[in-house]
Amino acid sequence: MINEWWKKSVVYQIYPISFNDTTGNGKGDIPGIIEKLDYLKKLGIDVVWLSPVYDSPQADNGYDIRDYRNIYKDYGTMEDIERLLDELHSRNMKLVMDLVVNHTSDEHHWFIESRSSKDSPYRDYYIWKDGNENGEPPTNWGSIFSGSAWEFDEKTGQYYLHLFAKKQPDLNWENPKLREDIYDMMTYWLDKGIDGFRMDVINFISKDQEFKDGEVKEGVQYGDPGPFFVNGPRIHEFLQEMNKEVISKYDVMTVGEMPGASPADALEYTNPANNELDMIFTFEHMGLDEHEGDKWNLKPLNLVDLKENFEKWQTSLHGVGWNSLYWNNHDQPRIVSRFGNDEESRVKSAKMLATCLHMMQGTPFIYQGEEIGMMNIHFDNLEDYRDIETLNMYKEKSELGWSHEKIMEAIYAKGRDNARTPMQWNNTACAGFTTGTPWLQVNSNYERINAETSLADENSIFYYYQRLIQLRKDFDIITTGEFELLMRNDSNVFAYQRKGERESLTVLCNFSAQEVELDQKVVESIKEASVLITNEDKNHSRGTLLPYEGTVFRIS
Ligand code: TEU
Repeated sequence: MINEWWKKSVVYQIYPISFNDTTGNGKGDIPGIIEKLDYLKKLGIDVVWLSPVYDSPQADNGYDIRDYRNIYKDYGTMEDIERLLDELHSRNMKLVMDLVVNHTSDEHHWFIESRSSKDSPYRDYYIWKDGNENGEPPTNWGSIFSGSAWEFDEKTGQYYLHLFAKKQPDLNWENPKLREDIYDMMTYWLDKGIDGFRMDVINFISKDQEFKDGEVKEGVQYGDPGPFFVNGPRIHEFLQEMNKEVISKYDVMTVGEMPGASPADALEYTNPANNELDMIFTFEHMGLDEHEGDKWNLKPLNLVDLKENFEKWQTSLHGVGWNSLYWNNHDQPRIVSRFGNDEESRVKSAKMLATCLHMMQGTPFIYQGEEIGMMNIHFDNLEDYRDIETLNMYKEKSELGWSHEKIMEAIYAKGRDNARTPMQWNNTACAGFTTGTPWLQVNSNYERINAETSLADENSIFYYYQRLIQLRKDFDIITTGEFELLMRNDSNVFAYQRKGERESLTVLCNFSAQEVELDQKVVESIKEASVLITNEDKNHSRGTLLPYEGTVFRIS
């Protein structure tokens, strides 16, 4: 018996600004989401994770919240979100909201109060420090969105901490009153009937109180603050408190976004005995095509690294904690352009990548457009990009002497706008996303790649995802089986087994454009097996995999 509903669920992430616009203002909205629920139901989705829809000045598309208890006016109203919740529940689907509590917007009334005076009761809701003896920022810390992580505020003559943009001041979790206010706000939403939270950079909330300088790595201007807040000193205490005060009172799912968390950390966070979270988002597999810690410093993916990374997560958490599974989200480039082939083998490789991920243990997350194989974007002009991280990075890297071409290459490969171009619904103007001018340009391939075309083609990526989702529901072994990596050193094939008491699955994925030979041992093991799912329509010997083939065998 699998008791926890989220262990058998498949989640679909909606990035509201880019999903579906019903007003013609060029931005998606909540009524637009409601319009598409039958589409999600058809795909087989159990849970929708909605990126932030709260009131916000939109410096970071809603990850800068001005009012946690109101809806951003361009997305709709509180009635709209309540209707969305009802419409989901009536279809037997659930709603997980984004919880952004490492920081707020600088326009949140807590921060307005906080910056107004050193004596404000809200002063300690944020992290204020004096400058150093030269009047410079308190530490050498760099912000994740470029520049210093400290901003000087004239009014009171102190600096405030912002790990992200200047408009995203960090909250001070040391303050019990702040924590209480956050728990009240969470309760407010859970009492409306939502089914859980995805918690933004939740392993950043506890800061080392010494505020020491970070190491300055080569080619970088600022010190690395990571060691002073990633999985910080009081993180487990805070999460346990949050669980006790709020989460434990509801039947909900929680997933913590956790850059810098290892499998050992994940085990602590997700071990049910610790009463913290149900699962976390790891970043390790997303960091394998970059040089140590700098996402803009590109390097080609070595498949062996990817396989060993998944193996580590799959085996470490098995039987104790729980994994989330994802290739994509609103911060990552499109997977088919990244680890697949978005030219002649787009459909084939998208299905292979889906096979590889969806046969693992964990809760799969699908990001809007992934199910139709949407691709990265390539704008010639920097002016067409909207993402604050990308724009700040351009400025910083130029100052460090990177050439325009080198920076643009990095943006094409890794920029967050790759994932944020509007959802492609059909082949009418602006892909049916809006009747107005989209906030970010639609990918010019929309006439070819869109949901309507996918729905009309029984061999589409959409229907392949639908089958993978159904298999998870039909075969418990996908949820429970043990993981064993096969063909460890092969640099083209990602092969693994899922083992149960009475049956097993063998998952074979070719990440290359060549036909490849399988190990004799693998060939032996699948001799008597039946094919559970495959993206390959050509008949061929069981000794090989065709380019970008993904096939799952079942042995019972
Ligand atoms: O992202 C956290 C984070 O550190 C990275 O994923 C970040 O997006 C960046 O790519 C690092 O280079 C979360 C949200 O998912 C992201 O959209 C927000 O911008 C960020 O937190 C701040 O709230």
